[in-house]
Amino acid sequence: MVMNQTCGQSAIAFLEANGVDTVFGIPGVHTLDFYRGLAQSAIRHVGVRHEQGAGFMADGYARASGKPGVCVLITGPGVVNAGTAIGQAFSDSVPMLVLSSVNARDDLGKGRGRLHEITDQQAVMAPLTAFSRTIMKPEELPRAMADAYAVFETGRPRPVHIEIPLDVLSGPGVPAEDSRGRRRRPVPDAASVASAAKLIQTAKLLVVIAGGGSVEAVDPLKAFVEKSGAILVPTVAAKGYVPDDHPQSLGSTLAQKATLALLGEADVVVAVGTELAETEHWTAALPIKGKLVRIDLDPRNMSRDYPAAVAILADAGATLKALAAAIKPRPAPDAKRLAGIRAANLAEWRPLQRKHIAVLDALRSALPDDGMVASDMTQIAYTGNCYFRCQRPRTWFHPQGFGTLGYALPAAIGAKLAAPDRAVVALAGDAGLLFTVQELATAAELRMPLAVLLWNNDALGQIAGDMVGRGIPEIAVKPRNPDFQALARAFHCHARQPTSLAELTQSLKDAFSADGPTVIEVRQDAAFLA
Ligand SMILES: Cc1ncc(C[n+]2csc(CCOP(=O)(O)OP(=O)(O)O)c2C)c(N)n1
Ligand SMILES: [Mg+2]
Repeated sequence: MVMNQTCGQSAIAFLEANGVDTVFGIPGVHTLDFYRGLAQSAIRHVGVRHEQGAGFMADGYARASGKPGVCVLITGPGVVNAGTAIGQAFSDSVPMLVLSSVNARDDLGKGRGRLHEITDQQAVMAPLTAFSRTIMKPEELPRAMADAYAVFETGRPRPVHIEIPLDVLSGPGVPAEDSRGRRRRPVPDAASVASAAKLIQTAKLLVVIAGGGSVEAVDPLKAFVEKSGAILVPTVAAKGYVPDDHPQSLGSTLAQKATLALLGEADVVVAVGTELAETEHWTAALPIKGKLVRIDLDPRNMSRDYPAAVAILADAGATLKALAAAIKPRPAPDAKRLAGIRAANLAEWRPLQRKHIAVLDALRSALPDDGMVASDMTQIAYTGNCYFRCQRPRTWFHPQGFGTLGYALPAAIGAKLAAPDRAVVALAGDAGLLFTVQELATAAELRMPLAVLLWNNDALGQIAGDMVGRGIPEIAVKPRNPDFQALARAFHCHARQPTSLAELTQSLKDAFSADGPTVIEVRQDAAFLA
């Protein structure tokens, strides 16, 4: 036991020992001992304007860097405010370490009306995390940290919540240690690899669906796709893991008819690191009729929705390498057929989506290949999920499963902090931006050259369309918006409203090297998009 530092300081020392360089949060009287530790550490603390922002920033930081994003939160409202963002990270398998206070041990569960009290904070966090743990004595901290890194390193990465009661937090601490690197992901068993290889070797039409779970397996994925002659369809999370312009890739078009028709004809489908979730295809079910090989770290994905002929509970990279080694090279897929599918997918876009595409093309031309886009729940991002081409991994971040408005801006801030030399864009709709618009203050304070591309239709466009489509009168979908140009300036940001696509491209390029954030507003009814 180290008596000369508090447990709060020890928790921060643990972060430092684990290579954490940035944490996101808002201090409060409950978390002072974490800040005692932060003040003495080399860790950068990013002060945010709402804890939901801290959670999304930690998410963007994690997606950009591959390291767990970290937030430090006060008991009760701090934790609950971040809950939405933690739920998003849970849904998208993003590693995140959530450190918080909780009421003193004697008060837990008693409902005494203490400051910030929730009767059972752990129960609130449990469904949003891989686990939520209360540190009842300082000696439990090393085990909790080790268990957190075990989740990040060996399992399906997800948020972990560690809460420290006030009396423990200010009491004596423990020596910090490096909790990383002690474990490996499971490797595939030989029999399963042999069965899968047999199916793959003799397939007539082979499709690979790669999801976010293959993020650390991008080289083995590309090698496997090439050797097996498969057609690759990445999920939205997996955009750019294999460059979208690879001749065997159809891009993330699982929501498009021609791609789904092809999938329906495949006699063998390999799904790696994906839930095959409905938010990829928006239909009742994927038309998988062939034999399915599933590779995943989560046992629940071995049979969920689509039973597998062969299910391999193992690391994606190790499994793809083993499969590639076990097969003889197969011919590349029919290029003409792929060209036909790509053309059919493009022809599917309707007039509104064609406006999105004009803007997305301008964005693509302004943004370097390693540039990152954090997108929101807006129609232009839905089009982008399918249409936007990514050539590198970790360049397109969408709040895919949970589908949370307000993600884009704070996630972009987190991504930019993780990779300051890369250009970053937040792509948000008018309603989505307002959920977390106060984080413009955080970005401006950091003098961060961030482009905030605002798609403004003065509407909850998607929902308005859904209401009309179902014969429901439009209720609460046409808000009275603020003057976004003035709003941006009030937050010490630059504000632009381009009047041509060329001006839009230039505004984006300028934003990437500006002395602070730039809000670039494109109105859906702009003349240059007509
Ligand atoms: C936190 C949250 N609340 C509500 C919704 C439901 N929702 C999905 S899209 C949408 C409209 C968003 O409007 P906007 O950001 O302007 O994008 P647009 O559809 O107009 O492009 C709403 C309300 C949601 N996804 N998340
Ligand atoms: Mg809108």
